[in-house]
Amino acid sequence: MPETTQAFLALGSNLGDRLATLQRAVDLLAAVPGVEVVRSSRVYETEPVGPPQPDYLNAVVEVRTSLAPGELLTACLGVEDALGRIRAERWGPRTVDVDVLTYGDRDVDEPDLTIPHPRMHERGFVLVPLLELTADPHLPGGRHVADLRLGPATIVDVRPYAPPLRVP
Ligand code: GSY
Repeated sequence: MPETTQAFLALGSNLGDRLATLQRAVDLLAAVPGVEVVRSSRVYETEPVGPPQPDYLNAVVEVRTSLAPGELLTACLGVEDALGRIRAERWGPRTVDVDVLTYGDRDVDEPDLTIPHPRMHERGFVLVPLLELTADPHLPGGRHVADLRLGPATIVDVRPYAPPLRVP
């Protein structure tokens, strides 16, 4: 069996049938050769960060993968494309977003890929579901959750919405 690495992926959707889209994203990820979806956090409804737009549904999934970081990113972009994502406004609404948050303890700094995700520790919509799955995630700059100033502002407007997404 090839060596595998634990990675965490963030899922978000704020257009169309958001919950069905997140579930479909999990199903498509699980169908990628070299990706095993291990478990999902609960699904949260969250206030948008960025310009005014509909509320998001967000979740985080844990995967084990034999893919390299760049290949995992390509798989995530493939899922976004399969679900009809159109890359328009950078901070604008989207059918689906699939981001690589962490890849083992690796730091990756490539033109199109930075791991750990550089803003993950500032976003309640990432941290709240991620901390359901791991107590001490690999954060940017070697930070630990205990180092973060997690005030009410970080977790406000992150509301439980649905149970964990089904893992095929
Ligand atoms: O970064 C992913 C897309 N996105 C989100 C999101 O997933 N959730 C919330 N609450 N706000 C967001 N703004 C952007 S852009």
